[in-house]
Amino acid sequence: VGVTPLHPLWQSPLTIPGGTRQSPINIQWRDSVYDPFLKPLKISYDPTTCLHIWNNGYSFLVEFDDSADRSIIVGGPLENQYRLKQFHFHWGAINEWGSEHTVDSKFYPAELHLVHWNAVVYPTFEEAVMEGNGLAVIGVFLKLGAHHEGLQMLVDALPAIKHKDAVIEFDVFDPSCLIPSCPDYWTYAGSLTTPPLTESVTWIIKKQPIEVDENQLEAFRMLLFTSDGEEEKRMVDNFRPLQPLMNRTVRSSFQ
Ligand code: BO1
Ligand code: ZN
Repeated sequence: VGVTPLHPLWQSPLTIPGGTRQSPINIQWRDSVYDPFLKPLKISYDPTTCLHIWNNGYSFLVEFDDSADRSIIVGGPLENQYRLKQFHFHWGAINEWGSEHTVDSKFYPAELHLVHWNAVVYPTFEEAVMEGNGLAVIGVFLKLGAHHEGLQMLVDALPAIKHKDAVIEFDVFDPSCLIPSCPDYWTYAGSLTTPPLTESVTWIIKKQPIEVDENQLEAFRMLLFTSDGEEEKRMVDNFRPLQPLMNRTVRSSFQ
C-alpha cells in the first residue's frame, strides 16, 4: 500500500556498481569546454531503411534496417561511421519536465534519442552495447511551440500502438526532419539510460531544440505502459534521473 510499483524495465539494477560514466547528466553550459577540433556531424539517412513503429512498454521506438551502411552518421566526435538502429523519445506527464538531460538544470518537456552503433568495429548491435565506443546517441530536446509537420507523421501512428507490444509497419520515414538545423552540439562519454545501463555511449546533444505543439505532446501521453487487457497506465515520466558527472568533461562544438 502506498508504494509505487517499479516499471518492469527497472526490475534490473537501478545503478551500475562502480559506474563512472552514467547518463543522463545536467549540462552546465559555463563548464562545457569548446573543442575547436570537433568536426561537424554529418547525417545521411535513407528513408526506406525505416521498418516499423512499436510500443515496447517504456517508449515508442521507430526501428531501422541496420544490416548495411544505409542510414549513417559520421564526423562530430566520432572516429568511425555509426549505423542508425532506432529512435525513441522520453517525456513527462506535464510540460515542466520529461527530458533526460538538462541544460543549466532546465528540463524540456521531451527528448528524442537517435541510437546508432559502430558497425565498423563490432559485428552486431548487441556486441557494440558492451563496448566503450560501441554506440552513439544523438539527443534532441523538444520544446513547446509551433506544430511540427515531420513529428505529426509519427503522432498519427500512435493510436494504433497504444498498448505495450503493439507494432505497425512504418516503412518510409526520414528522421533527419527531427534534427534541428543549427550544427552546434555538446558531447560527452556516457551510458544507456535504461538497463543494461552499459557505459558504451558517445552522447551528442544538440544545442537547439525542435518545437512541437501541445497536441503532439498530449498524443505521446495517451500511450500506455500496459498491455491490452491490463489496468491502463499512461506512458508518462519515462526518463531516468540525473546522474553525477564524476570525472568527465562536456565538450562543445561551438564558442
Ligand atoms: S538510450 O538511448 O540511452 N535511452 C537507450 C537505452 C537502452 C537501449 C537503447 C538506447 N537499449 C537497447 C537494448 C537492446 C535492444 C535495443 C533496441 O535497445 O540494449 O537489447 O536491442 O533497439
Ligand atoms: Zn533514450
